[in-house]
Amino acid sequence: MGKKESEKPPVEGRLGRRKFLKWSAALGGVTALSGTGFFYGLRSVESAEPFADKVVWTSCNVNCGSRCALRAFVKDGVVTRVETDDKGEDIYGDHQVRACLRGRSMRHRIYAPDRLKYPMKRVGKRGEGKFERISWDEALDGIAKSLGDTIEKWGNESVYLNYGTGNLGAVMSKSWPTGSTPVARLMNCLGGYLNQYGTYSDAQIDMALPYTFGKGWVRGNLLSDIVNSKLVVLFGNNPAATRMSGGGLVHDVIQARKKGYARIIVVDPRFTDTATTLADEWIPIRPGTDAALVCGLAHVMISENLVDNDFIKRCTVGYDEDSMPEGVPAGNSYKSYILGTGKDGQAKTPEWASKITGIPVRRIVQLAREIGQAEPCYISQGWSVQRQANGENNCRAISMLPILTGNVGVQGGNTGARESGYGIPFAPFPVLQNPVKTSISCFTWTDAIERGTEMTAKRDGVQGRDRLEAPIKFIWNYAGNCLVNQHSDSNRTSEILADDSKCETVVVVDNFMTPSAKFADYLLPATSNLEEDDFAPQGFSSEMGYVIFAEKVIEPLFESRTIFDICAGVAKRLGAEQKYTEGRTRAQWVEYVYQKSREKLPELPAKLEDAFAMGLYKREKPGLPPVPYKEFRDDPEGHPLRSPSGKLEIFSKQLWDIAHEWELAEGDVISGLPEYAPTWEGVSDPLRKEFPLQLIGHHYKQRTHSTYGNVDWLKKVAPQELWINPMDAEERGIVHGGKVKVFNARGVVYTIAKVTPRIMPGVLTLPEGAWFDPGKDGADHGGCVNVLTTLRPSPLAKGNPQHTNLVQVEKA
Ligand SMILES: Nc1nc2c(c(=O)[nH]1)N[C@H]1C(S)=C(S)[C@@H](COP(=O)(O)OP(=O)(O)OC[C@H]3O[C@@H](n4cnc5c(=O)[nH]c(N)nc54)[C@H](O)[C@@H]3O)O[C@H]1N2
Ligand SMILES: Nc1nc2c(c(=O)[nH]1)N[C@H]1C(S)=C(S)[C@@H](COP(=O)(O)OP(=O)(O)OC[C@H]3O[C@@H](n4cnc5c(=O)[nH]c(N)nc54)[C@H](O)[C@@H]3O)O[C@H]1N2
Ligand code: SF4
Ligand SMILES: [Mo]
Repeated sequence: MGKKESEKPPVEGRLGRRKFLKWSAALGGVTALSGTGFFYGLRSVESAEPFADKVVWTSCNVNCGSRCALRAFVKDGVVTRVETDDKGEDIYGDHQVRACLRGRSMRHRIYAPDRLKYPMKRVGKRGEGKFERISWDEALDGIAKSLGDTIEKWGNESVYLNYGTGNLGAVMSKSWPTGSTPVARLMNCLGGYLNQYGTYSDAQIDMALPYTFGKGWVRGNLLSDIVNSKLVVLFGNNPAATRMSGGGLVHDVIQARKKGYARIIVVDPRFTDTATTLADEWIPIRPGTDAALVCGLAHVMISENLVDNDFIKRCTVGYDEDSMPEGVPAGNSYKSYILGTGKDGQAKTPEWASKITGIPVRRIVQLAREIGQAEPCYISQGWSVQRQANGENNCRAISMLPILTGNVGVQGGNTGARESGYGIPFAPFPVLQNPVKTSISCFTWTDAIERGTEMTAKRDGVQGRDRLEAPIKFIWNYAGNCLVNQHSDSNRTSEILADDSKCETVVVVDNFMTPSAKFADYLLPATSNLEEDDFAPQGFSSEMGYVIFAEKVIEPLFESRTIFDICAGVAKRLGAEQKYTEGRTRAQWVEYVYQKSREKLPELPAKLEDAFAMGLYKREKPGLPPVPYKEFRDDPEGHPLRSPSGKLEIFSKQLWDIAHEWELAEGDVISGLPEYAPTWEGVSDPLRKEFPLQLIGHHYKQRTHSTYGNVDWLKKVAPQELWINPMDAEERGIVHGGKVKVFNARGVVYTIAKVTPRIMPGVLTLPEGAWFDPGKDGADHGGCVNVLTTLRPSPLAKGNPQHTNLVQVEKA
């Protein structure tokens, strides 16, 4: 391999570490110093020799929306320290891709005591967590036999690849989208598998917003574009915690904040890290009520003539009675709905909105004026707003604000969607085609185990068929904790999985004994990404694209294997080895993918080893931030949208038809307009008499979902806690740091209270991703929010409504 950094000539000279630190600090080079290493701002490699034989570039590949470079110090085959990108001048556009607190604790993750060491087979009841050690041959023989038998008896549609984003940042060992993984390639060699659509991240917006903007992913202006905005309103968008990388979006906001003049308002039930550090104002809102707020704002905008009538006339349908699609009775336009002249006769006044959202009337009126007068105004939403039982309407509603004010298709404006990113292309690991076309929403797999063949297109959102042909009988769970931890209703899900007459085989491939791993029949130890060669292209980033060349840092720990080799082993046993490998080893595929990428990026070094030595390739985004939908805005007839009318569909006739054709459960709302839909377990559900508090579960800096959840350091810095407002706490005798019991009909969770005015009264949040730890008492002692979430899917996308929950809490 190429020259390691430690072999390169010293730049600062060979000073000792302490001396070097002192020297560098004197020059202002040290930004932070800790007992275990030093952080960014310090060119430390050349002083590394006492600690390491070599320093190797690697990456953090988890699903946090960012992607960071790590530099692993290795001594005698052991990682002794982990640092991050400290190269170059760190000029914006060529800035350092610095890791957050999680990536920097990678050493504690890969060497965690619960690391899986060898293949294991279940003994006892599924889910009990009892296993016996077996050899790789026994494991692969057993899996191949079960897989072959399942396909023969139930068909390929009974095999499911469960959602798993633990290694989504990789290329060779990619774990998500499930259809682009080595497991998908294996199954495609064997006749295929049941597909999934949607994501746990954004199922509802992904499905619903294109009914307004036309087919395909609805783009947003880059966050770097807020440098051109006058006002920024972030609905439940929290880049300071959800896009934490130095190469990620929080950095773009910080940069834009330095150069621009935009006022930033955060609308969120929580006073988030973004609100505390990057915003000018926090407007607390009750979960699931953003659509009601938008209605109240629209009422003011229409009444006070703050609407961009020219834009609306040229670019939209459904705003007033004159622009309605055919076949819809009178009184169904947006204006009729807002002004109360439509079917419900209710004017959506600020007073009406205030009662639902909890936001004072005068603040709603003022916000409408601010948005209506700011030119341009950047409105965006995170994905919590749509990860709700009424999420499809909430997300479409927020996009009404830029539509009403003509902020779509302008520099410094936005579509109301979450921001887009910029990136450079990198070749994928090819996975072949899935012959099976049937697909279920990724959230409905527990249903597909229980009542698979009853699931239909119009009731359960089955795609590609009217009805599922077979229940799920075999699950591949690679780099995912969605079996029980990240899916909803952990107790019920555990019951469904525990019945091995239903789903007959569960294969889990992971690094740790996670709550999901305990439900495996075959539990396979995977290499961590530090134990294999791979590539990691950028996550969400505004002004710079990059790729990390992540070279193998250490040999695979214990008996762990790469996912490629595991799948090749199964393929071999089922007569598909040649088709799977095409005669290449994993190392040869790494080379293949690299050379394919050079066709798109010819400036990369000819030799892979030189790329590994280089570690990071970055490219600044040329030009101004692009403006999505500008062509459409300028010339709607010449550049129509991919919607039935070619315009922005404020009223969607397609949704109106679906609402009339689908079989919807009581309380499920699909509507042509982005109406506020009061919902089950929402703010106005009578169930609040029993369970009065709304519960959300924000994405937390301690973990990326459940990954890093077993790291001692991180648990100390950012412990798992239930956020509760002092008013709600006092009423219940709950004190800060005290133990609490959170519960509803689905389960009980014990955790610690964080009593804080940073969460609004009536709302609790228990950050998602803590590890489910059921005790003998039937309660969870790990603080896992999914004990309290429901398996009931959202109406249209059949997505996970994991922020829509009612609970009670008491002192424990
Ligand atoms: N540190 C960290 N970063 C992550 C992740 C992680 O686990 N940890 N996960 C990553 C992944 S896969 C994803 S999909 C994204 C998720 O990104 P999001 O879905 O945007 O993240 P959430 O934390 O669920 O929600 C963002 C904010 O919305 C607020 N909120 C909740 N309900 C409502 C509501 O009804 N209205 C309004 N206005 N606000 C609401 C929450 O309090 C929270 O502050 O994050 C990514 N980034
Ligand atoms: N209540 C609630 N639940 C939620 C959410 C929410 O907002 N609220 N958010 C949802 C969202 S947006 C998402 S994306 C999902 C995410 O859910 P998951 O995709 O399940 O993500 P993780 O919990 O990070 O689990 C990843 C697993 O991969 C393993 N892993 C990590 N690296 C590797 C590797 O290199 N190889 C192998 N084999 N394994 C590896 C980790 O140990 C971990 O067990 O959670 C969803 N769940
Ligand atoms: S968790 Fe995300 S932001 Fe943190 S180091 Fe890893 S990739 Fe970077
Ligand atoms: Mo996600």
